Formats: sequence, C-alpha cells, structure tokens
Amino acid sequence: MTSEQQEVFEPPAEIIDDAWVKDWKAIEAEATADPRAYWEARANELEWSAPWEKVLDESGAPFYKWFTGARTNIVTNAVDRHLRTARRNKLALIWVGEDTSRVRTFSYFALNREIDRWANILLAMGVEKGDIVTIYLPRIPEIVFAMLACAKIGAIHSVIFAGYSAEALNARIDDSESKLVITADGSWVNGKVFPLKDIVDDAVKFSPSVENVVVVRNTRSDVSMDTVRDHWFEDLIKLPIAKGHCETVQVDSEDPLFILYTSGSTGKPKAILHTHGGYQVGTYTTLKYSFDIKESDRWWCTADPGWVTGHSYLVYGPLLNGATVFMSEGSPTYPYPDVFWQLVEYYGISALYTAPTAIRTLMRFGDAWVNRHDLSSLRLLGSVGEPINPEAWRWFHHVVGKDRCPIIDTWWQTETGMFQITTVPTMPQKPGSAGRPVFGQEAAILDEAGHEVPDGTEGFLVLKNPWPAMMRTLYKDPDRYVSTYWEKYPGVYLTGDAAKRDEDGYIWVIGRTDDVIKVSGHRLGTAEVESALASHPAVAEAAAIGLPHEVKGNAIHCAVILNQGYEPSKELEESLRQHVAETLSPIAKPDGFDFPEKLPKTRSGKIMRRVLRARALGQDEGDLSTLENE
Ligand code: 6R9
Repeated sequence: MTSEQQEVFEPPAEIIDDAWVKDWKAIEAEATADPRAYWEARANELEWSAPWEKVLDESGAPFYKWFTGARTNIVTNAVDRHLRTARRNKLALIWVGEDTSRVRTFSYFALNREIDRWANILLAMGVEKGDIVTIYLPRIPEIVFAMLACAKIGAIHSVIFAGYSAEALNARIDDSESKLVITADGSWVNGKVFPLKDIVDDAVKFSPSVENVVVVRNTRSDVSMDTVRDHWFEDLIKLPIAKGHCETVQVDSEDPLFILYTSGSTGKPKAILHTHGGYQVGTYTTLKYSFDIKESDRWWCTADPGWVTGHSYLVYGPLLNGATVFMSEGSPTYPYPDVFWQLVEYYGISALYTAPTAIRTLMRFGDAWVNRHDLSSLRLLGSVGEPINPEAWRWFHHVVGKDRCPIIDTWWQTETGMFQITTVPTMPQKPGSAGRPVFGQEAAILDEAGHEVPDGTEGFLVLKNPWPAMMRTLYKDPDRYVSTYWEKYPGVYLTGDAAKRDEDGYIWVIGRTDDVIKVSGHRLGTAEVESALASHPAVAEAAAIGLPHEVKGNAIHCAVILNQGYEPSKELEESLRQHVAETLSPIAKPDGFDFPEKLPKTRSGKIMRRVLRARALGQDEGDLSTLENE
C-alpha cells in the first residue's frame, strides 16, 4: 500500500451532528449480523398496499426475490405519498436547458399532474401492464414524466441513451418488441441540434413491433411526421383523454419496473431487469444514507437518465426521499467551463453527484473558473462511473468543496441497481478508495481458484449477500444471467471488476477484468466497437481495447486489418471514427488506430487483447504460449 493510499479525510463535525447515520460502526455491525432485518426495517419506511410474506426468498437462487407477496408501486412512494403532506407544494424538479435562460420548475403537485397526463395518454394508446415502452429522450423533464408514467400503470420502461445510433436503437427496440417509442424532435448538444426524430425514423423503419411514436417538441427543428404512426405530444395533451387523475396501479413487489440495456463481453447488449419492490427500497435507502439526503436538499446528479445512474439517482432515489431534483440539459463546459459552478451558485445546490471524467475536464480549466462563484450551498459531493484518481479527488475536495464537503465515491453497476461500495458522510474518506460495502453487504476479493486473497493483493471483486435492488435476470436470457454472474464462483455475485482491500476494510477498485471499457464513465463493450468497425468497407477485421487516458479514464484504441486496396491514412482513420459514431454512438469514437499485418490470436481464434494492450503501452507481452502465430 503506498502512502497516497493511506491518506485519510475525517468527516467535518457539522456533518456528523445532523446526519441520518451517526454511529456507522454500530449500524454496519447490526446490518451485517442480520441483513434481512436491516432491509425489512428500511422497507417499513415506505408504503405498501399489501405486506410481504418473506423479506427474501432464496428458493430459486440466483433468481432471488425480495418482499414477496407485497403490493406496491414505486410511484406511490416517489410521488403519491408526498402529495398527502406539505411536500405537495415544494419543488420536486428544477430543470435548466443548455441555454440556461430556459428554466422549468415543478412542485410535487405539478409533477404528479404531468405524470397523470402522460399515463392517461399511454393508456389511451393501448399500453398495458407488462408492455415495454422505449424512451429515447434527451435530458428534459419529459423523460422523468414518461418513465414515471410507465411505472404508474405497470408498464416497463426501456430508456435508450439519446446518443445511440439508429442501428443500436433498432436492435434494442426489436429485442424488447416495444409497440411505443417516445422521443423528441431533437436535443441540444453544445449549441447544435442532434436529430433524434430522424434517428428514430431510421430505427423503426424495420421494427415490426412499433405501432406509435410520440414526439416531444424540444428543439423546434423540422422533422417528418408519419400521419398514422407519429403523434406530437403537444397535440395529444389537448385531447380530453389526457385530462384527469390516473390511478397508480398496485403491482406485485417482483413485477418489472424497467429494463436497461448495457454492454457486456459480446456484441449483443444485455437487458438488465429491475423490479418495483426491492429497487425502491435499495435506491431510497442508499441515497438517504450515503448522501445523507433530506427533503431540504437540492440534489444534482449530472448523469443522463439513459444510464443507470440517471435511473436510480436522478429520477427514483431523490424523489423517493422527497428531495428537490435539479436537472440540467447541458454539458459541463458549454458554453463556458464554469456553467456547473454558476448553476450550483444560482440554484443553491446542496449535493452534487458527478463523474471523475467531468471533474478532470473541469480541473484542467483551472481554479479561477470555480473561484469566481460562491459554492457555500454545497454540503456533499459525489463521484461515480470509474475509479477517481486521488489528484482529481483532492481538487474536487479542496477547490470545489473548500475542504468542508465529504466526497462520496460510489461503486456500483447497472446490474446492482444501487450503491454497493461507498462511504456515508460520517465515515473517514480515502481518496481513490470507493469505501466499504453498503450496510447489509459483504464483499470479498478472490483469486482465480476462489480463495480470498490477503489484504493489499489484487483479485476478483465479488459480492456475498443478495440485496434488494439487484437485477432479477437478463430479460429473455436467464441462462446468460447465471453464466455471467453466478457461475465462476457459485453462491457469490461476480462483479467483473478487479480490486484490492486494505487493512481497514476499504476497497480500492482497479477496473474491469472483462471486455467492458468505461470511456468518460460510459460503459461500452469492445465487441460492439469491433462490430461497428467491421461494417466499414475498408475493414477486414478489428480489435478494440481500452487504454488509459488522462481525462476520459480510458480511451478506445483499435487494431484494424484493412481489406486489400486500402492504405492507412489520417483520412481513413477519420472515416472509421465517423463510421463508429454513426453505427454505434459518438461516445464510442475510437481515439487511436494501429494497422498491423495480423491480430494476435489464440489457437482457437480468440483475439488476445491483453497482448495488444501490452504492445500499445510498450509493456512486456507476458505469456505468449497460446498465441497461434508465434
Ligand atoms: C454506476 C455505473 C459499472 C462499472 C463497474 C466499474 C465502474 C462504477 C465506480 C466504478 C470505480 C467507482 N465503476 N463506479 N469503478 N469506482 N465509483 O457506472 O454503472 O455503467 O453499469 O458501469 O463501472 O468498473 O463495474 P455501469
């Protein structure tokens, strides 16, 4: 362990006095001794219309079930119950456009009104309980309304990040057999319009399931509308069917709430499935305890609702806690590198949850951009998506948090639904370590054979206990659920990450051990990038790897074998980059290219990415005994 890893920041006194979790050691010990009792007590803080028979049903493990037999709806807890209290008139959502003069605010009363209108329209369009609705919307209030409206009527939302290409969108719509797609005319990206509706048009051209497309007017750009299939939302809400109250249907605790596609080791994205009952308990509790969230907080999670962080901690977690959600359409540096700080100051943000890549980007612009703003409203800072390097941690702590705000680094995954390794504000923090397993969870670091490694040694990170917001399965692919997460070490959950534990029980996450790359916090699979490249006419074969990058954490680097007649050139690289942006997403654009004669492969034909990585970094190539062409 280096001295850097031993650096410890003690919690400030004013945080402890007022915190939900004061004596964390006692709660941790109690929850570890009896996780079910811990989770049952948390669940009792929420409303259920019928009680559970069992807190946890392990009979079908690893298909765990939580709060079985109970009836509830996450919308009852995130919205409806607040309407019966004084929270009815407090702000639920403050939204600011990329053009920060566009501002829209909604009290809990108004949020409920909007959800009701959306839900009434969904019902009128024939959406039924259990149907999957695809949502392809930018960071605007309507994405929140549409998600909650689906949940309210028992439909399942499938949000696709509004930066994916038509091809990627089409694959996800077809896999889920959605009948309805909700989109917007376009989104604002650094002052330019990204043409969402055009992309949807291309995507649904060959999707037999899609009957209706609802379009929200956002950028006011010209789009073509199919007279039968496409409907402007602003026309639909004028119809009598949109008016009036819509009842929140009570569903089974284990009924699906959403699916969310995420990248894995193969080219085919996996649809992670989450349910109402356990997910609401998990996201409510972890946000409350780890960020000490109170209803007086103005909570800003900068993630996009297209990713799990947006689902759990922009939409559901803060509303379940009755907090005020702040949502911004824009990026951290547009139009100026102090737009974040300007918004924190102007709106009095009390907790800011963002990604290391954003912190590193802003850090490079220098302290002056931060220092011209009064950030005294902040009391907590958070980080997610990839390991935060101690240098960025310290900058965030000192320059942004003025040494007063604990930094809550949160390690978790689309699959876990909620934080798994983090700190609560009253725990000591160590820059670069995500912290400790959340209350009720135990983690272990295993070697290849499944033995726990000594403290300080790197190994495979696993989670030992089931938790309420865990994914229930991979939609349509239960076998892959078992084989990916539960087979390597029976009885424990394989995270796919490498990590070390120190002598205080703090976990230091190193990164993925599989073919997943986190680029600027976005999760991508090497296979997806490779298959996008392979459809370019110049490409015979391609291999993608992640290489360390100062700002993005990882950058995509590709080794490409060209078809005959093509020569490496800067123009060709640009054309390949553009092709990946168009066939997968602009977030997946490769940074660098190599054009070798051959790709290193095993005798069974598998690309040895480890060797490519070592070559690119000028490191020792390691054991090459399985290399085919050696
Ligand atoms: C929430 C989210 C999951 C992967 C995960 C890990 C990496 C996320 C992290 C972190 C170190 C953190 N990751 N948070 N690594 N410290 N605080 O990002 O979900 O997109 O599914 O990615 O992200 O490698 O396995 P998802």
